[in-house]
Amino acid sequence: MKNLYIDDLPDYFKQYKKSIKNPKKFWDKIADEGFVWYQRWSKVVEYDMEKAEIKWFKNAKLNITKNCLDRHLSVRGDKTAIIFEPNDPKEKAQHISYKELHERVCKMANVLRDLGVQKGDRVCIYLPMIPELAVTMLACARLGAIHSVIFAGFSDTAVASRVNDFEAKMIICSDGSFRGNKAIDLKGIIDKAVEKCPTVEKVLVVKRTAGQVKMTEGRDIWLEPLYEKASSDFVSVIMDAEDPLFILYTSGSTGKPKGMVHTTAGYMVFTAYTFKNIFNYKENDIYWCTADIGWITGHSYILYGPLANGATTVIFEGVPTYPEPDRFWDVIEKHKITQFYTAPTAIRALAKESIDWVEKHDLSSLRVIGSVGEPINDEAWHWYNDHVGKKKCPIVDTWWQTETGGIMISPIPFVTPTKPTYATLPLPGIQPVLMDEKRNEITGNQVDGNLCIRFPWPGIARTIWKDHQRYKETYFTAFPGKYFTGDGALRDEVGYYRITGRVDDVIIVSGHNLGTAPIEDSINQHPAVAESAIVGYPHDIKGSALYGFVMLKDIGESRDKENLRKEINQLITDTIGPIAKLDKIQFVNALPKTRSGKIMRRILRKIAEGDFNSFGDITTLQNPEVVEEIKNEKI
Ligand code: 6R9
Repeated sequence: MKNLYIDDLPDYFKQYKKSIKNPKKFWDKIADEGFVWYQRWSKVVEYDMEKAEIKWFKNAKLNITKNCLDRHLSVRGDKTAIIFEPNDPKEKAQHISYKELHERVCKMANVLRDLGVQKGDRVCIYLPMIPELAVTMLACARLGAIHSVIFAGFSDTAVASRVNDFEAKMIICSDGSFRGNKAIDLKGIIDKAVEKCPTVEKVLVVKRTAGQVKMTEGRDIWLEPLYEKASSDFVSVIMDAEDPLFILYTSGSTGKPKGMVHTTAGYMVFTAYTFKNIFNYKENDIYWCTADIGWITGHSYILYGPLANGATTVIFEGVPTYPEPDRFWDVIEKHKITQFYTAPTAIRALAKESIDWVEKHDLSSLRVIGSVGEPINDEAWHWYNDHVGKKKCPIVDTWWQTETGGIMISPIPFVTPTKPTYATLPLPGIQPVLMDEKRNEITGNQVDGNLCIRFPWPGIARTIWKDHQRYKETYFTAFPGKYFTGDGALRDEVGYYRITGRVDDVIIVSGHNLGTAPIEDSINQHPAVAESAIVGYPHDIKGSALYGFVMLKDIGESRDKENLRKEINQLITDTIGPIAKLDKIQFVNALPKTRSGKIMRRILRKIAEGDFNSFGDITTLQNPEVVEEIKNEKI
């Protein structure tokens, strides 16, 4: 991308004002200067916030892989696009140039096409953090198939429910994955999932661990032999600006996960623009985001944003504590990382280790360090600033969501003065507003409220797969005419935003969004369980941990409670994944309910936090006596 930098604070305010006064002109210029198109748009944006219908760059034609790969070949073909840092530091890192990545993607696209994948088909990708994950995503994009990456840690049930929702034709998985000193049998999980997925015709298997796997004839295919003989020519398919690029699931406060649909042009423009400015990206930088590509952060800021800028991006297969708790610092030193982007939960975990682990490494290559996924607490912010950034690297505390596609509120390094725990100011083109419960806009500073966004931006998800009604209800109904984020925020005296957390029933555990409803559904499947309620409580490392109040059908003292706890957590692991396991389980005789039958989570939250004195008004409960009971119950 050409010169789309924000230079200094006055320039930020100037550009911000321009972007609000005339968003069409603002985004038109960015799209025009920064990308290659087969055909220009006829209209920059068309939207109806009541109907929740949003289109950007109408009628434009493009292929995102031409922007992420082909156009770089003549100027930086030999430059490294991806550094692959394996789980085991003794395994050699791979440097994949733009030329090589282009070739790999073309070959992969040919393999997929030969197996029957066509434009508009849905492909499920269930891979660990290996280069093939990036290659298969880009191959889908090149041929116009819609990828849906499912984090390779989800259980077979979680995979099956998503795959059935978007009706995948193919699943791409690996034999297994390495994580720390463990090898995980991913193919085994897919075997179980596919039994429940009637639309899946083929399972394409990438070799990684060389573990034992069972291949089902006619359905399962090893990638390698097909890939070896595939042609490295593949003309990218012409996509419409609003053709879906991918579906990515995120937890909702109720019911099943939401398949957020991101489309091609707007997503590309938004991730590329935000990447460049928020990471102060320069041509020779080596950028590393530690997220898994299975989450939106990986899609936007490991893959598409960096590659659209021709950057070098790291794919790290391992975990922060393997083989020792200095792996992150070791990788920074080894590859001379210039921008490092991670999550508060990782920072808190590493801050608990001896400071020597950080200090024995040379981190002087770092220029910008970032945080994402949940509010970063004061202590973690300072530790990150003092020991990793050495007080010279601005911390970009980036607030955004799966639904927003890219970063919305964040400091711009060397432009916006940072303030601990504050995401600070909106990016140009982004108009945050705070709303009160009566749906009135809260103006002025030193206020707090529900965080909404006033005008659409190019990266916003366009719908929930096959459920536009739910999309409209979830995001555009609570505050008509505005996008509701589900977060609360405060605005300080100078207009800086601080995100205070979710205002709905989503709990963020180690940066992962977990809806309470699916976890409760899973617990309730246990034959001994009558009903359950999950709340979050503060946890040193995870930010929030899960506390379950479980009502048994028969609370007989004779039951082995410890065993029940294990069984409940096993059930959660099987249906959702180990991320959603409960840290604490309390068995109760009843749950506090309002007269309309809603569980009063506010009270359970207080109990989970150990605060027994400020329950507020409990007179609206139909069974106020249970509060006393639950309080006195021992875990
Ligand atoms: C990118 C991502 C979205 C939710 C979001 C908010 C929380 C993310 C944050 C943050 C405070 C930050 N969140 N970044 N809260 N400060 N810098 O995380 O997407 O997984 O969809 O989560 O995460 O609550 O609404 P996603």
